[in-house]
Amino acid sequence: MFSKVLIANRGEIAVRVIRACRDLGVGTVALYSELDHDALHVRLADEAYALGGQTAAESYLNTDAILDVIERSGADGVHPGYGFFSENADFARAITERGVTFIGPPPEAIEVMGDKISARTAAEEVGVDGVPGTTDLITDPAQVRAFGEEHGYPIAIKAAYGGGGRGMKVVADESAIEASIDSAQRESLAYFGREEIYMERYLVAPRHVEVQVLADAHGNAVYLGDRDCSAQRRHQKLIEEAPAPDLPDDLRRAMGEAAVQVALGCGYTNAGTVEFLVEDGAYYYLEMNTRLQVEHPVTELVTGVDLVEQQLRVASGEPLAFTQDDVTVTGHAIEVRLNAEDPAEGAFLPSPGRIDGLKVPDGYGIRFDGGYEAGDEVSQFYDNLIGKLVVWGHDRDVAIRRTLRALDETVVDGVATTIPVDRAILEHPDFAAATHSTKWVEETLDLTGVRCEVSASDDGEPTIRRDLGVEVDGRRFSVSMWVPDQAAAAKRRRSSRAGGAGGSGDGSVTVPMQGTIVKVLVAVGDAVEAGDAICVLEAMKMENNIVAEASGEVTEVRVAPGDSVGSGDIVAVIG
Ligand code: MV4
Repeated sequence: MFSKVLIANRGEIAVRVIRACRDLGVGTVALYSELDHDALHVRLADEAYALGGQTAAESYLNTDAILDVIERSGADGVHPGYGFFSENADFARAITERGVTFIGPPPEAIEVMGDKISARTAAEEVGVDGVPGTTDLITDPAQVRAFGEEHGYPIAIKAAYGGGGRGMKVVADESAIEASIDSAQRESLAYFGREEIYMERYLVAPRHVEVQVLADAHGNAVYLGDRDCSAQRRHQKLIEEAPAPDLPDDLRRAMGEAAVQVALGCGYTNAGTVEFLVEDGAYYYLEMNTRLQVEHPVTELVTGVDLVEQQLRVASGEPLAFTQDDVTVTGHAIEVRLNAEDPAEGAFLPSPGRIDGLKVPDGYGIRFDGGYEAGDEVSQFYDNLIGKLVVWGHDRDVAIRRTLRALDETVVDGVATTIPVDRAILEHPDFAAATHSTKWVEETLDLTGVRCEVSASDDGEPTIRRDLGVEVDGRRFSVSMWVPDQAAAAKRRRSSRAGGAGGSGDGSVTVPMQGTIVKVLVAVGDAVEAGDAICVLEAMKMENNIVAEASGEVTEVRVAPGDSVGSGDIVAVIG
C-alpha cells in the first residue's frame, strides 16, 4: 500500500479520495490554487502545497508545478480524480517516469480509449459491437450517402477525438450530408484541434447505461453492476442511479461481460466505465471512460465495494480479493448532483459565490459527498459541483421517496442550486416508470416555474470560524480563528443577482463568466437586434449564447474562436 498519496484535484472528488486514504492509514497531500488556499480538500489533507494561479490552466493543469510538488512531498502515488489530468496519458507517463505510481489505468489504455475510432476498433476486436457504423474516417460525402442507403437515417457524424457530444451532428436526410460534415469538422477543430470525423446510425431516444469495471494487474477483471445516467441535459448528468431500471437479466449480464472483455482487451487496470446506449431491448457499446466517475457512489451503495479503496489496492499491486461470483447488487441507489446553478426554467445559469449556510441531510440510507462547507466559496473558475446526495433504498420507489425526503432537509444559502430541477425529475411519473431516455429532460420535462432563488441565511451570528491557511515556503499550515462575517452581511444587503449575459449600457457586450469562445456569429458592420446572439461561450462544459442587450450596428469584435475570456470581458461593441 502507498505511504503518501498526492491528490491532483480539488472539490468533492479530492475530499472523497482523501477520506479513502485516511481509512487505509495512507498519508494525503493536497494541491491548491490561489482561490483554493482554504478549500475543504486542503483543510482535510495531511499536507497541502501551493500551485499558484487561479484558472485551472494556471493551477490544477500546471504539470511542472504538480511534478515539483510530487517531488517535494515525497508522495509515492498520485490520484487524479476525474477531469483535469485523469485521462491524460502524458501526465500518467511523466509521473511513472519519476518512479511514482499513477492511480489509474496504463497510459496505453488511456490512449486507445481517447481516440473514439480506436476505442470502437478495440471493442470490435473482442466481439463487442457499437451502434452500426464504420471505423473509417469520412473523407467524401459519398461515404455518408452510401451508409444512409444501407442503414437509413438519421446518421450521427462524430468527432474522432471528441467527447461529451461536442462535434457530433445528426444528419436527418441526404440533403443535410454536406452541411453536417462541414459543421462537425468545424466544431471538432474548434474544440479538439483535430477535424477527423466518422459516422454511426443515430439512435433517436436511447437510454445511457454504463458498466463499472475493476481490473487488477494480474489479469483479473470484474464488473460491478450498471448505472443509468439518462437524466441529463446538454451532456451534463443531473441524476444517476444503480442498477439501471428494468433491464432484462440476460441483457444486463451480457453487457457486464462485454464491458469486462473490452477492459481486458485494452490491457486495462484500475477502475473504469464502459458506456452503452440501450434502445428497444438491444445494447450498443459507445466508449470507455478511463477514470473514476462522478457517479461512482451509486455503485458503491448497491455493491458494498469502496471503489477508491479498490483503486488504491489495485494500483499498489494487490490482486483483487473477490471474483465476479462474489459481486452482488442489493437494493437501489440514486445520486443527485448539487450544482451551484439556477435552473431558471431551463436556462441553467451559473451561481458562483459564497455558501453562507449549508445543512446536509442525514438518516438511514443517506450519504453526502461534499466539496464545500458553510463559509466556502464556489468559484466561477471551476466546476460548480457543491456535492452529491447519494441515497440507498431497498427498492427504486423507496430510494426515490427517500431522495425527495433528503432534498427537503437540504438547505443551501448564498448560492442557487439545481435542487428544484432534481425535485421535478424525481416527482415525475415518467421517471417513476423509468420510461425516460437521454432526450427526456430536454424534450419532455416541463421546467416552467422551476427556478432557485438565492436564499440568505438569517442567523445573526456576528462572527464566523475561519480555518485559515498560513503558507510558509509554499507549504500550507492551518490556523483557526473567529472573525467578523462581513461577506455574509454584504450578501444579505445585496439584492438578488442578475444572471445571463451582461452589458454596461454603453453598447459593450460582455461575458458573465470565464470560458472559451467557440463561435463568433457577427462581424463589424452587422446590424443586430436586442437579444441576438453575438458569440457562443463554452463554460462549464456548456455552450452559452452571449446576446446583444440593445439593437444597433456592430462596431467592434474583440474575440475569435478559441480565445479564453474572463467574467466581464468585452466581446463586442454595438454602436
Ligand atoms: C450517440 C447517440 C445516438 N446514436 N450515438 C453523446 C455523447 C457521446 N458520448 C455520445 N453521445 C451520443 N451518441 C449514436 N450513434 C446519442 C448520444 C447522446 C447521449 C449519449 C449518452 C448520454 C446522453 C446523451 C445525450 C444526447 C446524445
